[in-house]
Amino acid sequence: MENVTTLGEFIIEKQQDFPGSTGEFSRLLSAIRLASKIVSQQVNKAGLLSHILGAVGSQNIQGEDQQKLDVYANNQFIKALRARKVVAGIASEENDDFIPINPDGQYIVSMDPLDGSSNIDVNVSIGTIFSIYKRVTPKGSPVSMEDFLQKGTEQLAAGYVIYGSSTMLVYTTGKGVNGFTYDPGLGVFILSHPNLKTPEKGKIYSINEGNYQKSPAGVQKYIQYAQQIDKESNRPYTARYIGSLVADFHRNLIKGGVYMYPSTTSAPNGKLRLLYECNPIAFIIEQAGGKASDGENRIMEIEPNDLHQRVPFFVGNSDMVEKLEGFLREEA
Ligand code: AHM
Ligand code: MG
Repeated sequence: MENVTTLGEFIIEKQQDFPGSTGEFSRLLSAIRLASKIVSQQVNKAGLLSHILGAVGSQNIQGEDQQKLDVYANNQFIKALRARKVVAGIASEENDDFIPINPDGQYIVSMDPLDGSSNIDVNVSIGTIFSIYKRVTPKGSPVSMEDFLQKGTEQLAAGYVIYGSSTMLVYTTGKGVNGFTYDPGLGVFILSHPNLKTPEKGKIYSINEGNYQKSPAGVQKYIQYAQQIDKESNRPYTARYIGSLVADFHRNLIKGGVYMYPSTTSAPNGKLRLLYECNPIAFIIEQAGGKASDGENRIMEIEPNDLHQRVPFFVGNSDMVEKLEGFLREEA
């Protein structure tokens, strides 16, 4: 294969952009790459696992306990990150508290190891989301809550893995967004989407419309706007909603659109989590030329106060997010 760049090569190439770099950050990204491959392989066998090799909670033919896939993914990512020794601590959707790793490590990872897990049993795309920070407490001491409660603007890197019709890893270190497609035969991620930018104009809106009556008036108004016929602005938009943030976001990033998870009367802060769902996705969309907002504020500027904090989330093409913010302001 000519002119093919693997993720491994890309990481090393980019390390040279940081003179004096110790390679620790590259080791951290390599850990994520490794865990993604392991999880991808297991995700591809998900149907077999539950129906043929034994249901969750039972033992498989090797006598090993079957784990739920989200628990499995969590364990794999923690194991890979722990092995590289550069990580000081991890926060995960799967764990109530943060996990201290190596007091001498300088990096903090927040992650949702398997998002959209209600889609596993029905063979629909799911994903992993991650966000990387530098710790704020001194190296050599155990991590504390303040290391995790940093604003999104402090992220060093963020990304996601989509386990879809193919597996892709998409990430940013603040210098644009790059996407890598996994070749399971070769066992490598290959740079397939260099310098990803979201199209200037979007035409997709993605929201759980079953929550219409429970959504703020501004969001209802935006949905009506999206459905109006207006040739000039390319409306009506197309509605697409998978119920798997990574997949919904990834499609909109490539094709252009807006994803919405507003506050609802039953979930006043929305559903999605600031630290390991919204902030990493926000970093990526901004790097790809779009915008992420809670309806009023830039997502990455929200001061976090809890590991599992939820926020309303609107992300996509800048003009679509701004239009929506306008409706929310008018109807407030
Ligand atoms: P999870 O972290 O429990 O998997 O939930 C997050 C998921 C997102 O992937 C998705 O966008 C959203 O929940 C869908 O929620 P709903 O079913 O309410 O539309
Ligand atoms: Mg999740």
